[in-house]
Amino acid sequence: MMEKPVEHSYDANDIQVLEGLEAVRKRPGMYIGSTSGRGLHHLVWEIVDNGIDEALAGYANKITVTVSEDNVITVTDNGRGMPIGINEKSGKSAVETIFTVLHAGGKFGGGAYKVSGGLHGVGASVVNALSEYLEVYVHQDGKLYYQRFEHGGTPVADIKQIGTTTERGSVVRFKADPEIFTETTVYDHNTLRDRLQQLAFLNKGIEIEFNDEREEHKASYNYLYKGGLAEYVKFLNKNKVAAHEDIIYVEGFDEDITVEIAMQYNDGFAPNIYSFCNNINTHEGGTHEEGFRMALTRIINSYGKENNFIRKEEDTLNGDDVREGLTAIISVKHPDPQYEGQTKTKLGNSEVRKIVSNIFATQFEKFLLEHPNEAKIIMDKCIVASKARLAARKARELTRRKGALEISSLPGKLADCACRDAELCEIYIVEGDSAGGSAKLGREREYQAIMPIRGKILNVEKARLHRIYENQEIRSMITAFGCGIGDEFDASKLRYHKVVIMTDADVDGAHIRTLLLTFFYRFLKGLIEGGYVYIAQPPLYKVAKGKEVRYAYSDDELENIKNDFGNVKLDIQRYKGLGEMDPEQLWETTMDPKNRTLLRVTLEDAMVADSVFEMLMGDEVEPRRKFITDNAQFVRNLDF
Ligand code: TTJ
Repeated sequence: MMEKPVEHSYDANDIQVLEGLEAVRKRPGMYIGSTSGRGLHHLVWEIVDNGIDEALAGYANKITVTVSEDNVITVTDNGRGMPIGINEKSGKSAVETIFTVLHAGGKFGGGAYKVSGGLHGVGASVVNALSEYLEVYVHQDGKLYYQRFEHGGTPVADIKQIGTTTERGSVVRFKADPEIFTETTVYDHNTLRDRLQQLAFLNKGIEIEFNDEREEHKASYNYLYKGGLAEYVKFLNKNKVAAHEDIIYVEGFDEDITVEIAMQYNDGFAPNIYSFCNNINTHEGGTHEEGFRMALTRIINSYGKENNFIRKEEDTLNGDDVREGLTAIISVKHPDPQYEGQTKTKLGNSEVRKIVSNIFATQFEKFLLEHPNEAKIIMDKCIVASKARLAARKARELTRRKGALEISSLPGKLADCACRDAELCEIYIVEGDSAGGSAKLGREREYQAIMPIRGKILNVEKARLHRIYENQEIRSMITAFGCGIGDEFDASKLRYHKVVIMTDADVDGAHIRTLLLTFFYRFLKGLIEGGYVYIAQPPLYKVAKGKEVRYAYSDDELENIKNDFGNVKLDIQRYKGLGEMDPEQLWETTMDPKNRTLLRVTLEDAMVADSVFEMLMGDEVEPRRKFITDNAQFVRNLDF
């Protein structure tokens, strides 16, 4: 193969570097998790994190991210500009080192901690290795410098001055290599936007601009939150009714660890507690969350006892009571975080527990003393929660006793499969009895079970715990799954390793799907976390040319099929519901593992999903209507 001539002479050092980048290209998954859409987005986060580090170090206050036509990404900061000086030993510029030497990133920092190089941080060189091309501009001391890399990180020339500038900062532009990202090189507008907004919430005072220049997504956003997490909590609670006006906000610094916490109670029941370390969502919690929970329970009880809200020892509130309807965000920044847990999203540093607990306890206690009205609202709410907990326990005992009587009796509506190996078994939750009927006839009964559900299941968000256990559809699902619920959830007892939601491809279908996901999210979180929940994709159209029949799952696909068939008269049927398909068609298009596409639901961004649920369940009608009209996005989003 002919290579473009470069102004470079290679020495042993260069060859080693290229071998390093070649290793990244050989096994990209080892560095960015996967080469799916998720891995693709990782490239952006890696570069953005470097800009955030410069801002956290106090040298920049603005980051911009632009996605251009052809999915080219440009990230800029207004910091000092990456160092351009030549390293005596390697003879290379610092910029070239940053982009060509694996794990070189960390050596160029000046701040106390770096978010890059954290959980996902792999270094800018990995992005370079996986790019068709990557360009760097450095604005420094009135001069503009430039360097370009091609074909997975090979420098086209040394960095050189190409002009003058009045700006300051670093610019990185790259195009992901389609040879690596074979699945997709298209960035998801909402995924980029939501994470950038989140980064702005998590790093108060840093302005983050997002521009999508692509024709079909054209939009610009500017995020700057001076109030940090307090504004984040406000944002998360915007579709809820707050129990008190003032958001409780706590900040502190101890032993090089920065702690920021904001919280507010709302009139809902489920707690929404999110924690972060170095801007990474610690899904599995960890010591920062434990410290917060400990202090919350302790301070509410001590305040309650001192102020006569709690008069008897047996009325002491437990953790669930003080967290009911609480939206809270805990964010710590740590110079040397240790992550544990199944997905390495649990903060393990033990010193953090006490530090968070002390900082939060002191300032929360002060808040309660200084805000007696808020304190009373919070105390009353926790006490009501405690009473409801006792009532719910009774209801739960009732459910369990009933279950024991009808031992191993599965719900009447369930058409179970023959197979007993959960790993192979699938259960389809089907909207409506008629579609349920088709699914029962069309299924492979050896390993596919069908459970029809009536129209809209109970809106779990709005109902009290004990009402949920009374709901027939929900009890049937719990019994069929066999894995218990809430604290008693046990994945090893799950009877089907695929729980497939199959609803109509219309607005009502989207609503029911969201209700089901809300229920799973709130009460069977492990089901989603374990990757057991899927969404079936029924076709939108049936296209027939004489006897030849094809199915289209999107409008784009319909156009392609029309083109394939050529300019002849076609019989096009739009499916309004699953019920319009006969059992064979339903099997062929949506249930047959050979042809079907199932979307796996993930919890990757629980917050985005939750705010969608919230919006759908809340009292505001307009956001709900708007969401439902472009609901297709939702499913795709959950997948990132
Ligand atoms: C390092 O110490 C000397 C002054 O510059 C410091 C530095 O590395 N600054 C820096 C790096 N600012 N911005 C970056 C950066 C920004 C982006 C968007 C991407 C990358 C890889 C680095």
